[in-house]
Amino acid sequence: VSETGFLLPSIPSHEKKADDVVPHVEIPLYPIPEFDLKTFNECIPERKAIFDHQNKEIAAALDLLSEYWETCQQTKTDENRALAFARAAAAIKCLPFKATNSQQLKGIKGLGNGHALRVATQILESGYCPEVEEKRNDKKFLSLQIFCKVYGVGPSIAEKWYAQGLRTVEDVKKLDQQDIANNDMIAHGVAFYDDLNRPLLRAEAENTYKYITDLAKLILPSVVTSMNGGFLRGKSSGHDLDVLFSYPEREDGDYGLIAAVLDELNKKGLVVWSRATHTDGPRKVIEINSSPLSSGSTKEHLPTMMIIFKYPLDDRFDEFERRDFSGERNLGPFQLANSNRQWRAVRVDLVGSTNAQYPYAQIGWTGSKQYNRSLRQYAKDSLNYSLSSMGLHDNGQNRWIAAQTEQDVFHHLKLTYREPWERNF
Ligand code: DCT
Ligand code: MG
Repeated sequence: VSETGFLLPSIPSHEKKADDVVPHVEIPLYPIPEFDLKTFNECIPERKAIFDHQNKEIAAALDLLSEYWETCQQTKTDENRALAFARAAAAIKCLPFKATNSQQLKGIKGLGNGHALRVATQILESGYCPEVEEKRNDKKFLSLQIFCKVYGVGPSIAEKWYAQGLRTVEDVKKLDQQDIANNDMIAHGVAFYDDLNRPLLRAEAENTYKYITDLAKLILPSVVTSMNGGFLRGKSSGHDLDVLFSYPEREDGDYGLIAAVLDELNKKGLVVWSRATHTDGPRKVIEINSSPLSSGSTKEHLPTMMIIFKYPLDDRFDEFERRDFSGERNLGPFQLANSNRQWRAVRVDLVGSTNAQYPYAQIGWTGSKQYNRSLRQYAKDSLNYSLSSMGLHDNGQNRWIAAQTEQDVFHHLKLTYREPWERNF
């Protein structure tokens, strides 16, 4: 590579003769002339990653290593490895051209010049990386991966089950139900394993979104809602539906709306299981009333109703919602899953935000997870700001920064606005 970023053609030495005149042809290093590595490295959240990016094989290899270390994590070092591979995969997803030459992978911030670069180079040059294949087929990893797909199970429970000798989901289903009965989230995760691991299609998500938000509008006509998560980023299927609600703060601190929506769904018998996060009682979900402009905390505590929801097998809610589900009410998760039901279980998150939090909540709940990480890291390192789904805090001046729209948030962060489908890091 020449110093100006061009590839110099190499001529096999046996073809070189003393009197050969070597033609001076310079081949650009990058297939798109406007690509500038320095600019690409300057600010990570300025990068764009669309879902259909051009280097899927490399990104998939790095994502697999990230998943391996996240799933099999024993130590803080393993967790850091998972994060480093996720960062490397994100950098690859942002490359605006299809890499064809390993020189093009050098010097990319996020990919680094160590382990991840070696993996990327192997995939690029031979389409094969022995380490990736070895990990992909690692027996323990395969078991832990299955266990982590149980709703409510993370690496530590997966490791515990593995240590008990469990290997497959059938083994987990055979667990003495007492073993998992004390955690009703996991009990439902096991009972509805097949339903919850079937991808939720966009049409099904949109159908559910419309049903739930129509219900919310009957309760509070002024509510603003959005379907966030992977679907907003352009994915055609996902593992759940993420619905964000925005409504004014209420004087009494009982923000209520997502609890009221859940109540309605419960009355109709459409809820298999639910859990309110950050609650101290069934209807008292904390701190929605603490505006990001008045609270000193940047902790994530938007109230969230995590739901396992009954989705009609024929995709039609009109008749379905009028059915009598009272016979299902007292069944345990395994009885319910094995009953003759006309629905499939799908995961839905209802997230509440005040109008002031909404633009920040939208960014946080749009993701991707890695995009959020890079945005928050950049805000901290470059601006001494703390960014969360609650708001943006200027730590230097100790003040919250208000925003009306997502565009405002990007402006406050001194970043070019990126559309949700450009945030697929
Ligand atoms: N999120 C985050 N940090 C996490 C988990 C989630 O910032 N640890 C954000 C990013 C996306 C959003 O919340 C919704 O999360 P998921 O539903 O888990 O992700 P998704 O991108 O919607 O993916 P999927 O299609 O699998 O639902
Ligand atoms: Mg989602």
